[in-house]
Amino acid sequence: MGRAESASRARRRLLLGGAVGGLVAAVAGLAVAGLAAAAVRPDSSPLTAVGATVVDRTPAALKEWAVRQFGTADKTVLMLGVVTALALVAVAAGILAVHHLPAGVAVAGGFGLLGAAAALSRPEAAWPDALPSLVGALASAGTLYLLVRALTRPRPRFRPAGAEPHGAGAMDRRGFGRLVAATLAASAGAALAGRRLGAHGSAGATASRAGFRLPRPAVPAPPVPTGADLRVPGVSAFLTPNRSFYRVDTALVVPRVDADTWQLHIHGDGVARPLTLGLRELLDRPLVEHDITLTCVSNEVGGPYTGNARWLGVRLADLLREAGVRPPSEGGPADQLVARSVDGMTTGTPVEAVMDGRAALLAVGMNGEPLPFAHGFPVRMVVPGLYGYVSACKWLRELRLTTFGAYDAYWVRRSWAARAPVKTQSRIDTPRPHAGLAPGPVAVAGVAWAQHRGIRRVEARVDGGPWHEARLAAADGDDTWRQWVWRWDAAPGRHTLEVRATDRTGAVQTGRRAGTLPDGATGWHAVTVDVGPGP
Ligand SMILES: Nc1nc2c(c(=O)[nH]1)N[C@H]1C(S)=C(S)[C@@H](COP(=O)(O)O)O[C@H]1N2
Ligand SMILES: [Mo]
Repeated sequence: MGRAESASRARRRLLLGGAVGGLVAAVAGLAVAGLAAAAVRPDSSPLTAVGATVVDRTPAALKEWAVRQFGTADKTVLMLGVVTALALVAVAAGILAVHHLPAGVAVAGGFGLLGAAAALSRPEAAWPDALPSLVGALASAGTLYLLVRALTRPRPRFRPAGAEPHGAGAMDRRGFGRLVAATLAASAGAALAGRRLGAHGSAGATASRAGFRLPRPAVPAPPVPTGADLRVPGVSAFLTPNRSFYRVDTALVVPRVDADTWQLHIHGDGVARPLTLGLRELLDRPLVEHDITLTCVSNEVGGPYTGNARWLGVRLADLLREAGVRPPSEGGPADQLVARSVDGMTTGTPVEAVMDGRAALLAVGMNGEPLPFAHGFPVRMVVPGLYGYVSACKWLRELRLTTFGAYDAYWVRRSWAARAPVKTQSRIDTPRPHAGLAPGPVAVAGVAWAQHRGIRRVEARVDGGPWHEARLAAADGDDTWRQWVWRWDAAPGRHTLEVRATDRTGAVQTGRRAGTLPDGATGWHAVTVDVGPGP
């Protein structure tokens, strides 16, 4: 082997070693940071903090695009992106360290500072949130230093006899490999410990939910009318099971709140008697049960972000009255109720809507169960007729009375409308888009919603022809969606089915297409199917 050839091979090996060292140092840093985060706060870990900061700063249009492309997997895709970026920087830092050790180590450590900055920029941040990233940065920089030094300057006992004391030719592969393996093992240990500690940290919350018996409602909801569910195959169940209920929120780590220590503060403009309540005290009040369909403003025409549940909770209006709040129509100074969650998300709801007699609830129960953690345990808001981002704050912690003029809530700061009543919408659940059908009778069916106004009529049509009135399922009040079905005599060929609803004010769902920004999509849901030539 020629001398030049062997030198270039050694050089390649050195660079590869640097890259591996960079990655391993990043893994070590993350593991140590994760362990620290488990002790401080789960979402203070650098990856989560950076991811959450990206979520917070993503422009509305990009967020809508991501939700459209990836649906509920948008968070996974985001985290994959963050991890990929980190891996690239880690490799670069490792290669740099081979050439200039202090510079590489500085990059590895400096990247950890970014995590700390991200953690501190979160809405509810306190200085301990920076700790995991700082500790992780130290671990990562230290690991990289040790690994690259071992790579470039092997200690005498690692050095094969006769090798030069410095330079690429002196690299001891086995020694380096052992060091990498030991670092990875230690990282795995730290990650495992972090996981244990995390589970221990949320054990109180888990136990408090497991031990939480839902109180009986003073005002139970009437049974769902038998005819509310048409049982047409392929149509959304009238009540959406909790496990399949859509989830939309900014939380990368689902907050697990301990119900035993949970508190709610009610204060602000025109609050004569500010209240601080624990869960027991909240539940001393009479509970009502009510069926409400919740819809996300990000739901496109025909989209999946809507679900119907039986909620159990305290009437928000009663609680506000207790605190001395008057709605604007009675001269109260506050027109906006800002709800804040434990993770700093805010929603702004018109006080008038909350106090106009509708079933605006501080909910603790969802379909006969305590709220699942993902849906806001222990207490969330639900207000019939308003999109979730202006009404349905999960993991509720604070209610503050203010004005729309004085305060913009989370999504309003990101160019969504401050006031957002749910728009009348209808959806074809069956047949599915591009379904292949046999000619003859076909059940075209789905759901329609116009929360708090109610659905009066649903019509369907084929290929832009005349509208046909669909059969409506029994109504379960005006705050829930309504199933519908229209029997179509399908002829062979490709056909487009469309649907539109009319609410109980008489307003017909507009066919004008609009995107979800700034206050909800409009247009008619259309589904194209292929009807075969028949037997
Ligand atoms: N704390 C908190 N509450 C939140 C959100 C959030 O991001 N954080 N998202 C809101 C939005 S946009 C919607 S549509 C509903 C969704 O409620 P779900 O996830 O229980 O379906 O929750 C609302 N409440
Ligand atoms: Mo939403």
